[in-house]
Amino acid sequence: MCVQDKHIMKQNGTKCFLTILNADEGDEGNYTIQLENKSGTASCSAMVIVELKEWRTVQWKQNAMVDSLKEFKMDNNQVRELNFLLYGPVGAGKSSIINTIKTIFEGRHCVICPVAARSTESFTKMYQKHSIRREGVVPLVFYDTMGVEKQESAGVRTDDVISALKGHITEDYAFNPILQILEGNPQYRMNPGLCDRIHCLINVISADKIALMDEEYINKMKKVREAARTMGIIQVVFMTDVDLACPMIKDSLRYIYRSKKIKENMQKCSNLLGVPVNCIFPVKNYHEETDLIEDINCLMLDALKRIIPWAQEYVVKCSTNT
Ligand SMILES: Nc1nc2c(ncn2[C@@H]2O[C@H](COP(=O)(O)OP(=O)(O)OP(=O)(O)O)[C@@H](O)[C@H]2O)c(=O)[nH]1
Ligand SMILES: [Mg+2]
Repeated sequence: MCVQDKHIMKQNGTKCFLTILNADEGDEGNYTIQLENKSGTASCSAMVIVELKEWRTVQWKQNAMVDSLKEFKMDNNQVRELNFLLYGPVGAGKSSIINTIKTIFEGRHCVICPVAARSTESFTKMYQKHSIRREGVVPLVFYDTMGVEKQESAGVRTDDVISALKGHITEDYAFNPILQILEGNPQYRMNPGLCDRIHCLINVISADKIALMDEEYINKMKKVREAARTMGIIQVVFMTDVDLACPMIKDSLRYIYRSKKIKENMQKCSNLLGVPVNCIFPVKNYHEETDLIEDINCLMLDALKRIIPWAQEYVVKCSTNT
């Protein structure tokens, strides 16, 4: 329905034009024009995407960011590396994030973490540790986990993820959806030190699926978040699949913080999981590309650059407490 002083319709020969005056966020949507004459009716639709004023900035040049992370060192006698754990629904892009980060630092496509076509069953089955190398080791370690599944006795167990956060689970543990890891298991670390604990929990959610996320996933994730909160662990969200969530982003990642869709999804994600928007980072993973793309790298580097100091602060705080 045309709104007076907002929508102006014009016709030039067989072409019709709709002008939206003072377009703002609320004007985004699907617009349909319906034509009618003696011969019948016809209609045509178009999606109008509104470009917001950029509300967060990203440095779209990677060299300075890579160099500063390459030089990053841990100045702590208990913790030599920062531990990040990737956690989230099956197929959200956890393993792909690790591949993307390794690709950026190693300067060539890395497919060290096996990823699969989307499925309802987790492709990752083991608790795997991935270190980052760039002219030596960068002291950042990423732990990949099995995906959260909807059913109670499927996918990674909530109690196992909490044990992993506390540092009780050792590398290469094969997750068992029906059996919790307990003391006595050869892969259960009895007395984990600060260096074995997770310093930052990265919740991974697909931007394309937020609106359709079942309550079962959210409840499981909330329990892990609550446990992490009690331990004081830093928590962030990496929102993947931004290219699938907004056509503007598919054309260029540089529109990421101008997209209304992305902003809305970040807000939804914040409401669902209770994570503040400033701890949510939209990212795009390498998935079909064969070349290295600076914009993909920069978006991921920007997120890393912001969360590393938080994880570091957590380590400092815990070191002085122990
Ligand atoms: N378009 C697009 N596809 C992505 C992105 N990230 C991951 N994918 C694809 O999504 C699928 C699942 O990715 P994975 O990295 O295996 O997801 P996961 O969270 O590790 O999944 P599980 O191990 O099964 O729990 C793969 O086909 C990826 O190529 C992204 O940012 N954009
Ligand atoms: Mg995986």
